[in-house]
Amino acid sequence: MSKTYINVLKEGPIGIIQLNRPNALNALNRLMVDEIVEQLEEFNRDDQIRVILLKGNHRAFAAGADIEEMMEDTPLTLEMTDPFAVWDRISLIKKPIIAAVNGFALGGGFELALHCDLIIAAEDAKFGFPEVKLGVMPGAGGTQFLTKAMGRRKALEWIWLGESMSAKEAAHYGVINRVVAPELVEEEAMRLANQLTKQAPISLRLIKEAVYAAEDLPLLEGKKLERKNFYVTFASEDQNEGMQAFKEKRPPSFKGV
Ligand code: CO8
Repeated sequence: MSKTYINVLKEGPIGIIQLNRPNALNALNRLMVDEIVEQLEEFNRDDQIRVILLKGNHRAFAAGADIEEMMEDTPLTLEMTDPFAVWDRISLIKKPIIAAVNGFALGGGFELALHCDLIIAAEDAKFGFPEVKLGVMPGAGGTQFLTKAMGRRKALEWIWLGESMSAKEAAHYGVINRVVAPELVEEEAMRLANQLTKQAPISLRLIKEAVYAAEDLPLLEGKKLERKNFYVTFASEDQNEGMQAFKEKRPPSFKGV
């Protein structure tokens, strides 16, 4: 399963998307973003897939939007084609998405990682928003995601200066989950993905919805949504399986129904 700018493969219940434009450090042109989003949606619909993993290659996760392509834009082409709207579809993916980051995750590349639920990065990975140096600014959610992750002051500092943060700093501020040696990034991301494939898929889905809601909803509304989702888990066979397995002192086998 190969497209123009991504490689797609399945390893059991894990759907893997590899950004594949190495000569341009995986710079994201619009076809590439369309391919990524369409493939995420395809995995989301695929009953065999429980977890999605997004990765680049050893030099770059992605070094941002394709600057050459972007240089052709005018305010009117941007307004009429609304090229960044497609990114909102990533927020509708219900399954866990893990980003495995080696090398550069800059601009749109950083935004792509931030659209993922969990981020595993190499010690020498570099995260940043250099857009300010190009006379523009983040446009696919960077200001929003980073502010929610690290707070207004640090987000402003990073985005204003356009400097790269190390994986260690990104982890310190809660922007990414785990930092490992460069050669272990994929292994660690797959290990995490495999752990998640053992969990009840309906629980994972409802937890994702509730946790994201916590960023936007007032506390009482968020608690209400959590409670509703908790009650919904009791409609699943997996709830029965999970509790029976506990009683019988054996590991559960969840089916996602
Ligand atoms: N766009 C297009 N081509 C790129 C990009 C890019 N963002 N990044 C790297 N490349 C290309 C280079 O032009 C070069 O091509 P060639 O070999 O044909 O000259 C090749 O990749 C290798 O790059 P370098 O030779 O520059 O490699 P270095 O190791 O010297 O430097 C850097 C690596 C520091 C990452 C450097 O390439 C760089 O600064 N890249 C640009 C980073 C950047 O400014 N990113 C932000 C772009 S703007 C943006 O993302 C806006 C987001 C809007 C929403 C998202 C929409 C998708």
